Amino acid sequence: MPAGKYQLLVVDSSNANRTLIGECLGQLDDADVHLAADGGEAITRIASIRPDLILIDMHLRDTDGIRLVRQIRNRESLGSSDDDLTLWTPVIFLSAVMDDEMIAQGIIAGGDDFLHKPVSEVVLLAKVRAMLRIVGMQRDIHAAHRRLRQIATLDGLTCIPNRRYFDETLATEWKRCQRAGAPLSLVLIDVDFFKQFNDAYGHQAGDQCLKAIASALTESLFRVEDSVARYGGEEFAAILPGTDSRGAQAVAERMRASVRELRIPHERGIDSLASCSFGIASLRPDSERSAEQLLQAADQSLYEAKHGGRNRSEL
Ligand code: GH3
Ligand code: MG
Ligand code: MG
Ligand code: MG
Repeated sequence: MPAGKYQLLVVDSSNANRTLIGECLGQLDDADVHLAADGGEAITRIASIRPDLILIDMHLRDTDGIRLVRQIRNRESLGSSDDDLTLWTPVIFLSAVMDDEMIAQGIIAGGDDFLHKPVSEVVLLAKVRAMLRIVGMQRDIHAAHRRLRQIATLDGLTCIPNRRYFDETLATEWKRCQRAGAPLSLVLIDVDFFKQFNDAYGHQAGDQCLKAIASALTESLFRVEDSVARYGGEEFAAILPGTDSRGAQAVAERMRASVRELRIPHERGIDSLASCSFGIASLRPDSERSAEQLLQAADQSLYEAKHGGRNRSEL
């Protein structure tokens, strides 16, 4: 969500009221005002403008305010996931007649406040400002949450995704590919003779080498759904959803070449340059097998790449 102006939506079936309220809210210079004439139009506008605050007249020509707010809250809960905080959108009801029972029902259904019609401009503006104060805090919390999530899934040294991200993504992609009947490939990557690199050039140079390799591996991936993470130490792992073994071999080969193209001097390395070995595994996820088996297969391939001479990929 862009952290620009607040988006306000006024839902009222009376032209005159809609215009009146819209003009009043137009005085707020940090807000854009949108108008909807009924519940159907409101639902469409909500999807496109993602309002920060909604004002709803109780008596709409195609529905009533309580039903509409239930519909809105229902959709909000459908959009939520563990990854993302659903933004709570405050709803203020407008009504000429108002009794305790209606107020209670409106709040229980998911509304936040009531405004008596005819609407007093000062009260309307005061209530909208109060709600927007909370919306502003909500935006800050949301941004902090996203930032924390990012930190929690990034490797501190190389700034690429970390092991936590890898584990979560592998589990998610396993299920996704199983549902889609699509192949899933995994590439395990291990830096060759890295202990000797550290011994020869020092641990700090070793860190710089890992950073450069992480960038080269990342830049070798072209599809948005592909990812490479630091698996641990001098090991990396790439997840390639929807990619079969041939595709994965091509990607591994591209990654291998890109590490070599860094031309990092390594006196004990192959042709005196740093390199990596790549272990590939591919399968179509099903209920008989697990992501653990895919990892084991990739690990076995990596072992073969090491024993086959390093600076190579094996399937
Ligand atoms: P091989 O070709 O068989 O993989 O040999 P290797 O020397 O790379 O393998 P080994 O597992 O013996 O050594 C891995 C080395 O990676 C040892 C460890 O100190 C180093 N290493 C792991 N993480 C880091 C790191 O974050 N920074 C640095 N500089 N070195 C690291
Ligand atoms: Mg290793
Ligand atoms: Mg090793
Ligand atoms: Mg190694």
